[in-house]
Amino acid sequence: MSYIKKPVARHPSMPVNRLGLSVRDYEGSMSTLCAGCGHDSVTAALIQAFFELDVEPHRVAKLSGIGCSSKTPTYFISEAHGFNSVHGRMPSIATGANAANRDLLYVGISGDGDSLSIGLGQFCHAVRRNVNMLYLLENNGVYGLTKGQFSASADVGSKSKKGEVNRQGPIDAVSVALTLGATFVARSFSGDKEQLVPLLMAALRHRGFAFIDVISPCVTFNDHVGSTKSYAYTRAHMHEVIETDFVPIRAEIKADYDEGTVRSVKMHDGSTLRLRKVGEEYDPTDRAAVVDHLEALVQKGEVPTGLLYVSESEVDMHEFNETVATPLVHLPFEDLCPGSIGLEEVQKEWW
Ligand SMILES: Cc1ncc(C[n+]2csc(CCOP(=O)(O)OP(=O)(O)O)c2C)c(N)n1
Ligand code: SF4
Ligand SMILES: [Mg+2]
Repeated sequence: MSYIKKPVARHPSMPVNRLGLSVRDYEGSMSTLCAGCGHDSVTAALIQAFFELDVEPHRVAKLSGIGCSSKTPTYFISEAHGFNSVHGRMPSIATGANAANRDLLYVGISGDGDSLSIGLGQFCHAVRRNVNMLYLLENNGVYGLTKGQFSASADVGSKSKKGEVNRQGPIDAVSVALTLGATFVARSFSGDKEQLVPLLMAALRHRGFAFIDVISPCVTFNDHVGSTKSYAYTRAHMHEVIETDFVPIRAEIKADYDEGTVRSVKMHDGSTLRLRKVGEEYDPTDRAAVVDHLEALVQKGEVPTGLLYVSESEVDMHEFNETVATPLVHLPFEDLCPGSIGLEEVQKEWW
């Protein structure tokens, strides 16, 4: 993949986090995406989230498939591990890497084409296995990289740049994730950093599969009048069902909300999610109610955003499969490798 190295320019008075790192240390190469592409705003939000969480860059593993969206990992945390895989195949790479080493923080970045067309089966199984990762879908309703064909998330009636009208019903990634039992489901907008950053922080701290569908407009092929994934349409139809504030384990909870309207959810690592209802009855821990509520909003032509569903109580892939806690790379190879005789014996069991 082509990339341009970013010159290091760090003002001495730049704020630093607990590790003594500034946001600059969480940046990657210079973006080669179109100016104004939503995906670059998602990159900026990711950089902010990692910086605020004091994450050590070498503890992050960035994974992606193919598409403009799948180039995102190149543009943040140069010092992290990374694997730019094949179109639609990021989930199996993420699952395998996670099985081999549970000590890294896995971030999978995908597009609506990558996840909902060629990679739909892979996406479904990563949800179902509750792979411990942040799965970010940069959703623009088109195949940006291959010049703007409708994708499987394009809405009925949405118009292409050339005026063609999409007639096929969309696959709603949020509904799919909820139906398959995802334990953290959110939707946000690349143009709303205030909402996106705390969601990313919470998702990175969630134990299990954390899915965020981010509407991320393609300025080159899908940002015109008639498109339902444009900046203007998304701003006009965004409907925040719940405001989310992520409070890391060490920070104190500031009481800046009216009590009674706020609900706290404790996360596995001891961090807290502060959820504030926005003018309606909404319980993000009741899966069936969430599905009904979202469907009603979608029927009204609205785009529900925020932390839509969360469950901190379900087992993740490691617990379910009773995997070994130590990363495989740290296990003593000589003691554990069965050798060719051992392997033959195992194989005989399956003959
Ligand atoms: C096996 C295979 N089939 C098709 C392609 C062509 N292709 C590359 S990216 C892409 C779609 C990308 O769309 P999306 O995932 O939505 O990403 P975006 O560019 O919109 O961010 C397609 C069809 C490919 N690279 N590999
Ligand atoms: S073609 Fe669209 S999705 Fe790709 S970089 Fe340009 S604006 Fe972004
Ligand atoms: Mg796309």
